[in-house]
Amino acid sequence: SNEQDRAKWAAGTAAIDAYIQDGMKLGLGSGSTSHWFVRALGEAVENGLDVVGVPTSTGTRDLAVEVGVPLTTLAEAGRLDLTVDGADEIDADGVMIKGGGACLLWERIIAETSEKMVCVVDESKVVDQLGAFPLPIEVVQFEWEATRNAIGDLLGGLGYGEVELTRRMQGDQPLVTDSGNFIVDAHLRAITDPLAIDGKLNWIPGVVENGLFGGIAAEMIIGRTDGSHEVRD
Ligand code: DER
Repeated sequence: SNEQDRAKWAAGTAAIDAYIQDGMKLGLGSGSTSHWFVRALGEAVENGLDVVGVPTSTGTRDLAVEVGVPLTTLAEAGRLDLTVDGADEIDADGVMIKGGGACLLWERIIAETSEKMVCVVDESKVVDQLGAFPLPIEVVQFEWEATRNAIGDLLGGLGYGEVELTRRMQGDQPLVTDSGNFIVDAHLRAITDPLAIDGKLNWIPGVVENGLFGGIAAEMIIGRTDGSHEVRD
């Protein structure tokens, strides 16, 4: 809706004034909210801002090229000063569910190689309890059903019962991520112990990364439908 777009725009554009300075090496997030940030960054670069960015997806890479944000790589930049990225849900502790856009692997690598990560969201993403949004889990394509079954066993063992696990589709084909993997979405409904899941899921052979990002977001910028925003630790 236009109102939600305005809230995303408010969050994405506020990040420029709140954090961005000349000489910064930035992580460029994925998703519609982050893309408002990238567009605003392009305008700032046009007005003389001196920054470089590492994109968290091919989609963000293409947008950054289109709007004129100079690109680099982690190999070249080493550690980044700041990553600005979105989330599908974020709770009061700043724990996020990410991966709605299937970009969670590069997002995690880039966020963890940054001094600071700031999350840009509209109000609808801020939740008391995580889990209404299905948890994205990136898995290799090889024998993915066996990996899915192992995920189900782990989640069952953690007390989540019979969890619906679905392979992310793109049209009538399975979605393939920028790294050539599949996404399995775990419909947990309510996540009571996010860090227990995050610490165990990635040990399953075949699991590459999961979308529970704990201890990563330093702050969140919450955009509102009236175009205002709020920064919250
Ligand atoms: O995939 C992700 O983690 C993104 O941050 C994304 O899901 C947020 O998307 P949105 O800003 O378009 O809601």
